[in-house]
Amino acid sequence: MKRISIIGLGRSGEVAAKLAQRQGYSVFVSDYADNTELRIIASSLKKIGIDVELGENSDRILQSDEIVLSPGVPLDIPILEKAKMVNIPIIGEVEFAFSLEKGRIVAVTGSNGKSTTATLIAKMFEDSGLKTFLAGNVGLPYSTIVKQTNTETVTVLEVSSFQLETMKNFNPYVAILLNLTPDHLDRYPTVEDYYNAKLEIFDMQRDSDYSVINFDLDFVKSRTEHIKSKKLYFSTKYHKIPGAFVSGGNIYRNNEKVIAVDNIRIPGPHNLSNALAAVATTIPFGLPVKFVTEALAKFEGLEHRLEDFLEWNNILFVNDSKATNPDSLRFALLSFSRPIILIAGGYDKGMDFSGLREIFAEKVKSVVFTGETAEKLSKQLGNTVPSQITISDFKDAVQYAVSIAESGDIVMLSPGCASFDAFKNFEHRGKVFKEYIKKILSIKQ
Ligand code: UMA
Ligand code: ADP
Repeated sequence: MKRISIIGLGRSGEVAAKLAQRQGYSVFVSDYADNTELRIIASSLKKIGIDVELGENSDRILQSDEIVLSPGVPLDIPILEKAKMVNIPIIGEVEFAFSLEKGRIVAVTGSNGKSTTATLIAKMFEDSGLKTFLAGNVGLPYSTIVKQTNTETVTVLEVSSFQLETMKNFNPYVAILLNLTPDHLDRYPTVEDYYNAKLEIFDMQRDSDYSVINFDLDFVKSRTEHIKSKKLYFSTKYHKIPGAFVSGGNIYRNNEKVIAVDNIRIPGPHNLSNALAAVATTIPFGLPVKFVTEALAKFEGLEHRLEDFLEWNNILFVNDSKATNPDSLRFALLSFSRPIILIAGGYDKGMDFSGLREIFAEKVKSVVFTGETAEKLSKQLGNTVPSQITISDFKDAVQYAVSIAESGDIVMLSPGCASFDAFKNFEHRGKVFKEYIKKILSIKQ
């Protein structure tokens, strides 16, 4: 019986373990953390015959024919160094699931916009009647759905750099690269290493596959010149490219008019770019244009991404908790013309924010720096806006932002940083933000 060791018992590890067992493997799962939540999952796995260790990633992992990694596990941990020395193959959870895929894959990567674009693409396909799955970094591990795929299905898979860096055979029918800007510098030694991980999305594609590339970013175009797949592009600036573009205030898919730009619901220049990427992706599938138009006219975006959840006394409240790097924060500021009271800061991923000085000066009326990165942000962005303050406690920071808001303002959480300094994840942070605002304003939930 083939033995498999899985590292990490988060969302990916748990379902990968069950899938591996169903495929007939002898399965061992290891997580270096140990807490009540993990113990509950571990005991449910043990009941079905899956061995689990908590509290360390021990040498027991090496008693296997293959090691499967959860995305959050970096490749340079000691046990993996040992595994490499004894030639045990190491693959990621996505690649593991991919070996069981029966249908076509649309893979979406980029530094920002992945979840929004992947969800929009899935809606276009679903509406056209294609049996579609949406999985991956968007929150549902690929291992959860892969066994349901067949030759008629399409899997829209959001893939992060963490998931791409271990890929060997992954060859999506359509691979989309939305953009490349710095992120995850707590995991990668250099930004180049991070970009190279993302570019792996194209490595195994064949000449019968397609790529969808941002024509507005020279830096991305030059790095994808060599790839094998057929190139489609999307652009907010240039016309007559093979793919999707804007002309005379309308979105086009090659020669077909799709929708007026003003009729799409997701806000901001970045979301126009995401919408165009989604439109270009429908070309290889020959999706009738009406489904593309309808999906764009209906899709309002996702929770925690520029979510304007409340207007109160002419003050707009926006939850952009998913803005976890400098560029997403930049686009949040670019998306509004009203004065912004911004709450920013969180877990430190080693990012540099000084490139935002100009946009802060232009758009931010008042900023509250909070969380682990408060001091750093204040140093890198200090004195760019009329009023700034550092309040480390998140709720106190929110309370202060609300207290200074005036009619016409926007109060926006767009942290530019991950949430792990004080929250379980970005969803948790966004929910706390929304609930606390409503409590302060005494609005019933
Ligand atoms: N662990 C070890 N040893 C290590 C490191 C971690 O045992 O050396 C353990 C941890 O204790 C933890 C487990 O591994 O219990 C965590 O695994 P994980 O971080 O991979 O968590 P999952 O719950 O499996 O979630 C992962 C993705 N997480 C990360 O990439 C960090 C989720 O993306 C994804 O939705 C999910 O798989 C399903 O595919 C989240 C994310 O933050 C949203 N992604 C990053 C981003 O979008 O910026 C890339
Ligand atoms: P991802 O899955 O890549 O994190 P999301 O769609 O969840 O992307 O959006 C994350 C954050 O990035 C949100 O704050 C959103 O407003 C912002 N964003 C979305 N698309 C883009 C883009 N194309 N460029 C820059 N920022 C973007």
